[in-house]
Amino acid sequence: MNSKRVVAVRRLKPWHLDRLQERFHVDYFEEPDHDPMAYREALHKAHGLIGGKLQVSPGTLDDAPHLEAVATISVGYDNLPVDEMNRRGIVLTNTPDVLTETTADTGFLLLMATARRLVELTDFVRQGHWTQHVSEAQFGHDVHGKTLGLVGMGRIGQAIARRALGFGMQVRYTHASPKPEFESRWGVERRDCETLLGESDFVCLTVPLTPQTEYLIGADQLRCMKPSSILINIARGRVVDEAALVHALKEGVIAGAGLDVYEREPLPADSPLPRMSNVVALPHVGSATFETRDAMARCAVDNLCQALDGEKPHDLVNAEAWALRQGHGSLAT
Ligand code: 8YV
Repeated sequence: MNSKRVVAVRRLKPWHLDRLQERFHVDYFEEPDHDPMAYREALHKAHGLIGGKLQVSPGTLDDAPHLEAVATISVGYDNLPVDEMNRRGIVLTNTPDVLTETTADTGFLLLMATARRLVELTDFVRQGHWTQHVSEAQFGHDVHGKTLGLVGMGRIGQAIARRALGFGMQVRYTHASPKPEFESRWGVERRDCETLLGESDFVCLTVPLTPQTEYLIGADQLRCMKPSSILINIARGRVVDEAALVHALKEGVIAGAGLDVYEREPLPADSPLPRMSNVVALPHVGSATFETRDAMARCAVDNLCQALDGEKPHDLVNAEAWALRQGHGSLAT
């Protein structure tokens, strides 16, 4: 065991903790809020921090003067102060790749469920309303032959595109830069955001939350969509103006929404979204399968071990901090 210390938070099974404990002194907190004093004390001594749903502010970093690396068990890191970590030379790693297919499954699940009204109709059967042959009141909409517009064509966007093509859909996408290889291989076409919104029967959001994508979809963008179209959000809640979305769903500006993420999570009890018949609402389970969550934790442990051993981690997010650690620059104190 080397002398470094790690604070581990949530989502780490005994076999992941064992791997860390073979190398480091580990303080594990299933829920840091249950013992904030002990958590703070452990962070004060920690060289590494690993976990899911990490709450880290610049103040947290002030309390962790020895911190060298943070390994988030997620692909998204919009909850972490990356600029501040860069300044201090604190390496950040995430868990891309291992969750791509599962998250794409979630996107497609929402697309199918919303188009065919899965939740509404299973409730209809469960509540004993199926007493005669179904009529148009229970009809949904086709998925095959329709156009899917992907906002974001990263790993997850591409995995959804492959599914959509398998279902006989046409695929359009927006992305900061064109993806010529992907276009020629799969026959998908790039559009500007407004054109994509207007052409698509399903719009699926897969962009990370950044200052550029925050509230990307508001009332004006929703009005660009067809009244028959469905919005799927598996990205982050704050990519969409939720009040504008609720209004658009109530007024028939769009036909429905399949949502895994929300502006506030867990979703506040007074949110109208889960009670709307044209909404399928999941509780942020994009990557939540046994296999994928295990692979994400394993990946984060690998990354943290590499970073604390002075090896460039496989899933390094902030090259700036890594360069500082290698002595190419001066660390903020
Ligand atoms: C995470 C996710 O599990 O990886 C992501 O970015 O959205 C989820 O899969 C969640 O953010 C908690 O860490």
